[in-house]
Amino acid sequence: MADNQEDELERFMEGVKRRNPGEPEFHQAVHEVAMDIVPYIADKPIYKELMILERMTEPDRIISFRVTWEDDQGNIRVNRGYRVQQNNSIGPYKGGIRFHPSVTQSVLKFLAFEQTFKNSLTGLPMGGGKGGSDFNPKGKSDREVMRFCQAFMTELHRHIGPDTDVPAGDIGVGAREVGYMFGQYKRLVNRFEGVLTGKGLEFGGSRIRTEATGYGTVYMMEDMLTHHKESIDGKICVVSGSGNVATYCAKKLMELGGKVVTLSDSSGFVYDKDGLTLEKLEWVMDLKEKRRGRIEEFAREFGTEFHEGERPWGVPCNLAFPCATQNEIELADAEKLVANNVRGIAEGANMPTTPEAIKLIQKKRDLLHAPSKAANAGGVGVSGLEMSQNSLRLQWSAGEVDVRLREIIKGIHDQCVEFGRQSDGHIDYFKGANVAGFNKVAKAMIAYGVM
Ligand code: NDP
Ligand code: 2IT
Repeated sequence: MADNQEDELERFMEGVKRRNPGEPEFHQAVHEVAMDIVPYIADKPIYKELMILERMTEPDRIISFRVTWEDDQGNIRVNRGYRVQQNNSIGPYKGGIRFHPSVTQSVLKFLAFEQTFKNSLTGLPMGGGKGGSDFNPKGKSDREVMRFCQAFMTELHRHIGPDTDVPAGDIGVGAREVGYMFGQYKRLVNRFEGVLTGKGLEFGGSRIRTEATGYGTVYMMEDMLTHHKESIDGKICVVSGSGNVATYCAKKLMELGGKVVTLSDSSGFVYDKDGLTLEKLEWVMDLKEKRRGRIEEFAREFGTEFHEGERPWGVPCNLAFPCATQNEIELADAEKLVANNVRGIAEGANMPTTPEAIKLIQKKRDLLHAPSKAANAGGVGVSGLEMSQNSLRLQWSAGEVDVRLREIIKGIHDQCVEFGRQSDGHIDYFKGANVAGFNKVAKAMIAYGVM
């Protein structure tokens, strides 16, 4: 980057930090995008004149509300709920809902900002948003989760709608929670409409939505490898997390001949040197979705190693798939991945790699690294297809949805190649995704004039 552009980036980030004090995750997400966009718009005066980047970093609105609910002992409990409506230039606000004790306004602003670029990359008409609560579902009974979801939707329902804002799942929000929230919305508005995605197949859900994020992450890796005439077959794969994204990422890897040797949760990781089988993976899905247990139990059941309090990035592998949470690959982890000559990283989780780790990885020109806004866009992509099916009052077959998901990811890979190709032929997937995602939203904003 030229010196004057470095100065401009610094000035821009100072403004972002001043306007958003105490929000480190949001600053990080904006910086990751601005690093590529500031140089990109340097010779495009219209973007600067109309303050497009400044406008994109200011959410359209943030709704914050109290959620009061009653636990099984009859105690009254209070949590905070949010919806960040970031940008609806190219379609209704769209993005997941996260229930986790670490949820803050900063976390949801980073996620809503990322979502805007990700949704643009899918090629579908969806703006960016994100919501959630600091509610901790761990250890809560099914009825407590239900009462919380109903209380959360009692306030949220007045701010969303199928043409306004369409939430979905994220960490701590899966099929069960979407069902409870959709039921409450339907009861309050007395309309059956596609206001949430990730719904059950019996009530307007799309086939393959459950699988879509994990599958899409693997498709992105497959596209990067195919670009270099390589494949997933025979590769040793390290996956973090054991939730929705991680388990379906592992499943697709196995289908394509990959050997998946790890899974994790916030307590540690399991290392299965023989590689997962479909049977073991189904056991994990049941453990996490039904019994709601810990991954450590996998090690006891199948006699594998369990590394308490550790992440899997030191395990020798060819391909790595962070599928748990933000900043789960720090500098020391990236050093291990690089030392082990990892060929590819595809980010299933949102912003899983810290800036220092990204910098180190990018120095290694033969390491393929797909950023989250490209690699996990399959989830929201199929959410977009769920919206289309709801509008049409149809339900497509699994095969039909999977073909469209494959096309969406291929389209994203092509955009990354087009906008991320360096003069020496190297593809900078971060730059490609940022610039391509930015372009569509920016053009729409310009078309609307100053507002
Ligand atoms: P789940 O709730 O199904 O699973 C989350 C997994 O990550 C669990 O194994 C969980 O462990 C682990 N985890 C969560 N927080 C932490 C933490 N702070 N430290 C260590 N481990 C943690 O969520 P998803 O699989 O849906 O989401 C995973 C990631 O993928 C997130 O970054 C999410 O934003 C992203 N994503 C999800 C999409 C979706 O469609 N669901 C779409 C695109 C991205 P534990 O049980 O111990 O908390
Ligand atoms: O981060 C994400 O893209 C999601 N959690 C999915 C959003 C969606 O609307 O399906």
